[in-house]
Order: sequence, then structure tokens, then C-alpha cells
Amino acid sequence: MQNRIHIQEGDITAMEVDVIVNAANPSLLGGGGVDGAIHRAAGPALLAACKVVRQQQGECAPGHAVITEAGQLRAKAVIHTVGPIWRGGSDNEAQLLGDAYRNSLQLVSANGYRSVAFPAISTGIYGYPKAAAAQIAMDTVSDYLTRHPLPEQVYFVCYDEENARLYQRLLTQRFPV
Ligand code: AR6
Repeated sequence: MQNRIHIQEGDITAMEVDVIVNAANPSLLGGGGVDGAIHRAAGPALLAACKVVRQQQGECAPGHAVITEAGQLRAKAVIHTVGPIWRGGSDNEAQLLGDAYRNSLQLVSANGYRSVAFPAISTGIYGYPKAAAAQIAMDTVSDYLTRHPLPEQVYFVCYDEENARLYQRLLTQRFPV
């Protein structure tokens, strides 16, 4: 398991993985942060695919996830998940953040993909405290990987230094060298 979880600093749109996860909003029609970066890099085909999903299924509730093609990205697919907006911690945020990771992983497995890259969902515009969110991300992914052969490789992509430090510390705690 130790060699199935990786931390990568930088821009998630440059990742060479089967699936990139997007921290979307319920509309699925794009936004700022990593959502904006993914849509810019993928081009208009991604927005068109999101519109089709929206027509079929409506909005994507917090904690849920949907999968689309990846447009011009190197990835084969994009999973759009909606994290919770931080409202102080007593509004089911932790459960919903775990659900966002779990439901994304289930879509990766169900589609037979081997590698996936996650951003630090909810820790930007949605305001989730970064340390608490990193702990949930690491716990949820580790727990999932102990029970499923796919994905083989999971990358946590950290755009800011604080997240990179937090994830590194958690990984070292979990797998001391
Ligand atoms: N690659 C990797 N991580 C990134 C990138 C990038 N190119 N750009 C930002 N991040 P956010 P949220 C990090 O705000 O908090 C959008 O408008 C960023 O540093 O993108 O889930 C959606 O449409 C932070 O650690 O997502 C929603 O309305 C993390 O990605 C709302 O923002 C998440 O920050 C979702 O808010």
C-alpha cells in the first residue's frame, strides 16, 4: 500500500494519470480554482460533456461524483466531485468530504482505471481547514486502497506549500521510513 500513495507538488492539469479529479460545484459548469484550471486545459469538450451529464442527472450534490471525458487533457477521464463548503464543522462537512473521495474512487475502480490524481478538495474557495481536510483525504484513500485493487496508484496533487507539507507529514506518519 505504501507504494500506491504519492504526493506531487504543482498543477494537476499536467498529471499523466488515467483520471484527474476536479473539485467542482453542483452546477458542473465550471468555476474558479482548480475547476477553472481543468476546464481551461481541457478545452470546450469538457464543458460540453458536463452539460450532457447535467441534462441527464441534474446538479451534483456535495459528496457525489460524476465522470466525463477529458477533452484535451493527457488524462483519459475527469471525475467531477463536489466537496462541502466549510460552515464551522457541525454541518456534516467531514462526512461529505470523505464521501467525495470515496465516490470518486468508486468511479475510478468501476471504470477500470489504474491511476488517479486528486486536488485538495474543498481547501480553497470552499474554506475547509487544510490540516483536517488532508487527514480525511489520507484516511479515506488509505482505507479504500486496503480493500480494492484499483486504482493501483493515487496521487495527491498539492498546489500550495502548506498542503504539500501537511500531506508529506501524514504520509510519513503512516509509513515511517
Ligand atoms: N492544480 C492543483 N491544485 C490546485 C490548482 C491546480 N491547477 N488550482 C488550485 N488548486 P478550489 P474548492 C488547489 O478553490 O475549495 C471552484 O470555483 C487549491 O490550492 O479549487 O473545493 C468550484 O467551481 C486548493 O488547495 O476548490 C467551486 O465553486 C484546492 O485546489 C469551488 O471552487 C481546492 O481549491 C470549489 O472549492
